[in-house]
Amino acid sequence: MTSFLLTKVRYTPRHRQRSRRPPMSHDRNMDTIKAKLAQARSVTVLTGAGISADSGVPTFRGADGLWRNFRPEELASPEAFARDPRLVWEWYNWRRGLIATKRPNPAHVALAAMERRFEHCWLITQNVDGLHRAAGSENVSEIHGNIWRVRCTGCGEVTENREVPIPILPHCGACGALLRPHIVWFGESLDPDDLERSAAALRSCQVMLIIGTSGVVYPAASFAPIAKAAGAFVVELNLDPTPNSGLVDLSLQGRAKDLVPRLLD
Ligand code: BJW
Ligand code: ZN
Repeated sequence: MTSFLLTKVRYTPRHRQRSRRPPMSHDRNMDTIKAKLAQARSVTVLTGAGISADSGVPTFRGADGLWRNFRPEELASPEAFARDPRLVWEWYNWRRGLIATKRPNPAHVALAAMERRFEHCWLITQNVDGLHRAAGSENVSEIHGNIWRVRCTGCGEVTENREVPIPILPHCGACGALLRPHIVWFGESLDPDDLERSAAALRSCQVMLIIGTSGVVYPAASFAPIAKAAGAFVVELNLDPTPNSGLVDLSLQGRAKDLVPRLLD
C-alpha cells in the first residue's frame, strides 16, 4: 500500500472553518465590477483550484491542500513517473475517484453563462477536473491538461478515459506502451496552441477575472500582468490575498460560489 493511500486527508471546506461577513465596500466593489462588465465586449477568465474547492475538490496549497500531504516532486513530475509509474497512477486513481463524485457549483455555472453574455469570452483554467466543461463552458483552455484524458508515452495518442479505477498499469491499445495522465507536470511545457490562444485572449480583453488561484505557478502567474499591461481592468476573486492582489485593479475576498454568480445578477 502506498503512502498516500495510508494518509487520511482532512478536507474541511473553508467556509466551515470561519465565517466572513462581506464588508460594506464589497457591495461598492461589486457594483464597480458590474459596471466594467456592462461596458466590456471581451472578457477573459483565469481559474484555479479555489473555484472547484466549492464543489469539494481539494486545492493544492494551504492548510487543507494536496501538497500538505504529498510532495509535488514525488507525484507530479516526469521524473516521478519514470521512477515509479505505479505510485503516480495510484495517486491519480485516488483523485479520479474523488473528482468523479463532484459536480459543478454555481461559480462554474455562472462562468458558462458568461459565454452567452459577451461577444468574446475565453476561460483559461489551471484545473484538470473538467468541471468547467461539465457546467457547459465551451470556450476553454485547460492549460494544465485534464484528468479524464490519458496519453501514450510511446505513440503520443491522447484519448478520453473515464474508468474509475483505471487498471494499473494502463497500456496503449494501439502500440502497447505505457499510458500516462494527460496532465502538465512540473518542468513540462504547456501546449503551444493553448498558450497562444490564452495570450490572445489576455491581450484583447477589457476585463480579466482571476478566480481562486494562488498565483504562484508559471506561466499562469504571469497572465494578470499581461492583461493589465494591455489595458484590461483586472479583478481578483479569492478567499485570501495572493501575490496578484497588489497588482490587480480590484481584489474581492470571498468564496467563488458566492461571488461569481453575483457578477451576472
Ligand atoms: C478559494 C476558495 C474558494 C480556496 N473560493 N477562492 C522558479 C521560478 C519561476 C518558475 C519556475 C521556477 N522553477 C520552476 C518553475 C516553473 C514551474 C513553476 O511555476 N513553479 C513554481 C511553483 C515556482 N512551472 C512549470 O514547471 C510549468 N511549466 C513550465 O513553466 O514549463 C517551462 C519551464 C519548465 C521548467 C523551468 C522553467 C520553465 C508547468 C506547471 C504545471 C503545474 N501543474 C500543477 C500540478 C498538476 C498535477 C495535477 O493536477 O494532477 O497544476 S501544480 C498545481 O498548481 C496544479 C495547479 O493547476 C497549479 C496552480 O494551483 P492553483 O490552482 O493556484 O491552486 P492553489 O491550491 O495553489 O490555490 C488555491 C487558491 O484558491 C488559493 O489562493 C485559495 O485562497 C483560493 N481558494 N478556496 C475562492 N472557495
Ligand atoms: Zn501508443
